[in-house]
Amino acid sequence: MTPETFGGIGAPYPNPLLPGFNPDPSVVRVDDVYYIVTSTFEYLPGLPVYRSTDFVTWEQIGNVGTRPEQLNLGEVATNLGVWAPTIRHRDGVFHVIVTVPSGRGCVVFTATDPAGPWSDGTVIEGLDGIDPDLVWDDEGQAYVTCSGLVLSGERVGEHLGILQARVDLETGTLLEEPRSIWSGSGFMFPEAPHLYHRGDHWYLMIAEGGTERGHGVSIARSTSPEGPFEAGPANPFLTARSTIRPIQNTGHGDLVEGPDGETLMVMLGVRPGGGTRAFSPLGRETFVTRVTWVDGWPVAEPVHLAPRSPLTDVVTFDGPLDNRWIAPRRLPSVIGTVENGALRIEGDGSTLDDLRPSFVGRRQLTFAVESRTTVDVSAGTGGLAVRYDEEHHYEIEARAEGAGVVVTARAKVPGLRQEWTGTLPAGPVTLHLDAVRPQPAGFSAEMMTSDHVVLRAEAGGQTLDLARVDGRYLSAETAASFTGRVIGLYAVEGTVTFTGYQASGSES
Ligand code: 6LW
Repeated sequence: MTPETFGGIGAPYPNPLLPGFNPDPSVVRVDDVYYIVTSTFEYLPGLPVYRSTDFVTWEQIGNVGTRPEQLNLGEVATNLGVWAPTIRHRDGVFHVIVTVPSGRGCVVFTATDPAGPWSDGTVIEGLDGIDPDLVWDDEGQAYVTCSGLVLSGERVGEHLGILQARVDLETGTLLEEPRSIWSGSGFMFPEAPHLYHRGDHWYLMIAEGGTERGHGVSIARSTSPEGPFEAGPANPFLTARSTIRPIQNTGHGDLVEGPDGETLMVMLGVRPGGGTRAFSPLGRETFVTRVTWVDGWPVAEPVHLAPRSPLTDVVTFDGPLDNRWIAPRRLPSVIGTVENGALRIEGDGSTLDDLRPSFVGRRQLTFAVESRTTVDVSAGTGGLAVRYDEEHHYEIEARAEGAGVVVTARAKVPGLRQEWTGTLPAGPVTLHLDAVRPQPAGFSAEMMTSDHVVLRAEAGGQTLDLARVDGRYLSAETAASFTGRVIGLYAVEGTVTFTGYQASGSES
């Protein structure tokens, strides 16, 4: 493994480390194996668990939330659901602590095998906050540290700084009133705390500045996990704020000892495109950088871009849906049935404008992607879509009518809904949804329009080029959902049968 491997100067690890919708990463090392979990909000299954032995190649081995009752999402509003987990390991047991705002609150899940199954979860009662961290002191006493955020009542939305309490993990009972331990270095929204015992000190690392362009990571330390904490000399010690670096919004980090004994920080960030670096179609992704220690304080290297080789994802539907399929508020296995090399989705009248569409999808992992599927719509209406949330989605949909198939391309963003329609001969139709990145030559207005979604269909030797729409509306900045793009298959009504799904990605 050399820095050249992924093309970044001084970047031995790929960046993004976990491409696509993978925010709020938390990492743990157990023996020589690494595990990362990320947030999933309204999607099920929740909380993917990724595994690596070299920090370069990551495989998703499972999800923490595989049973809907663990997370109790119901019809949770977009942007709520499963937020910011922390993964830790003690005495052979993995722990994931997470907040489900408007759902179960703060919950701790455990497993002896991180691939699952994970426990039903123990609710930590009385903790008003998000982004919980879990740590044990030298005597084995567990501490929960979180970002105080009032989640209900008259003071809803108020930020209370970083709170901490000792906790009995067996019962979920707090052993004391949460105490305020730090309010950060003065930027808004001190959140995402993690506590680490290193040498003589307990380090409290937090995010500040909000999850957009002002995001950063700050540090304080104490000789006790309870404080008092002394702020580091150069906070935030990691931020892309006020820079034109290709990776922006970097923050919400977690530290771990890397394969070469170095300290690594995983964090979230976005990759904005466009001449003004304005729009991030893939949402918040997981990145990594190196941290060195100077006079007992962490110093972070800038986060370098080092994308992987293009990815091709081919699904043949010859077995159950794998753990990379996700669906809003319902399990993919409830929505789609795999049978005879095809995926069958029954529509229930819900559309992509609804909270629970009959849609199953996979994260868009690269800027450019060509995705396609072949549909049989002789018994229903459905298609191929890219979804940011129920307010932001583009799709290509087919339905049988008379002696042919009517194909509709649709763009839906707040205040706008536009459709383009054509007809193809009866029989199977291949639907295409491509994200493309025009590379403008020189300085031009086109530099802003850095991302398009192209919707087209083919059947019986005929092609319908229906629409080419601006992709910027389906981005972290515009949709403002905490998630990212998910490309997938859906039915509106009747039964739609999909043969094969393929997504070929590249970074340009
Ligand atoms: C998360 C908070 C944040 O709880 O966004 O980037 C929230 N940071 O720490 C949702 O991901």
